[in-house]
Amino acid sequence: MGFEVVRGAALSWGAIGLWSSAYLAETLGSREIPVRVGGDDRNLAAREVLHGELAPYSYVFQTSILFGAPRLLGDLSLPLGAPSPADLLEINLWYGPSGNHAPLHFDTKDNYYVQVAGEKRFILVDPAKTDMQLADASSPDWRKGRLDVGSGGVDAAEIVLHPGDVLHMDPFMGHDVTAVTDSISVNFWYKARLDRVAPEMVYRLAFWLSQSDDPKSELNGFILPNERANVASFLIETVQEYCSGQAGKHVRAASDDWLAELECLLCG
Ligand SMILES: O=C(O)CCC(=O)C(=O)O
Repeated sequence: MGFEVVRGAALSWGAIGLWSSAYLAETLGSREIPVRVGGDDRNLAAREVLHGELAPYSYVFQTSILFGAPRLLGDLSLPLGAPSPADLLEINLWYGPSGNHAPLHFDTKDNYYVQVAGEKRFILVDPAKTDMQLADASSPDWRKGRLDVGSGGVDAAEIVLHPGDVLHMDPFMGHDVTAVTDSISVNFWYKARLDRVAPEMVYRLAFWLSQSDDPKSELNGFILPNERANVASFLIETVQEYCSGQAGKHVRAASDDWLAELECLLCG
């Protein structure tokens, strides 16, 4: 698990120097995009959000470019060193005014984050090494940390991205993100290599899958290097092995019903 910053790796992309809130408003027009205003999530017309009165307050988060705004694709490339395009799950747009804050959380995907305009600060925490104070694995907030990343003594890395910089975060890497200035970014989510995920996080993932309506399709977001290896079997075996070696606080015994149920749902 880890992260890597490649400074200026995307400087030659068409989006750099071209994208602004006005350009995005023109290009996306009346298309509805997800916007967080205060604590309230809404879908609003891009032009209204990016051009209008809402602009100073709104956080455009995780707007699909790949499926929702393909006209923007021509201004982008695939990040250098990224996995095969066959494993690409999503390309998202993030726009936020200065001070905009996404609190500490992790995602289950391989993330290539590209800064297009303005500056963004990432505080990176590895949940396999540092107690992010995660909610119980059964909580809907299982990916959110409660650790105060601003307090001293936290084992965290701080990175400020400038236009053209690319940050690669492994799946399950904790991140707390703040716009230092008005900021536009794009991120590429790829399928996660399950064999690279720490066993405790595989355990948490398995528990979450056991609560999910469609665990089989959720598991499509994960891969193994060896095509013959079965992702579902690997997941179950990793959790069994992890549980057998633990009497720890987060861990339920491997004999618990949920693991058997999950095994039926995934492998059956
Ligand atoms: O840029 C942001 O505000 C948040 C980005 C994020 O959470 C992500 O890329 O997973």
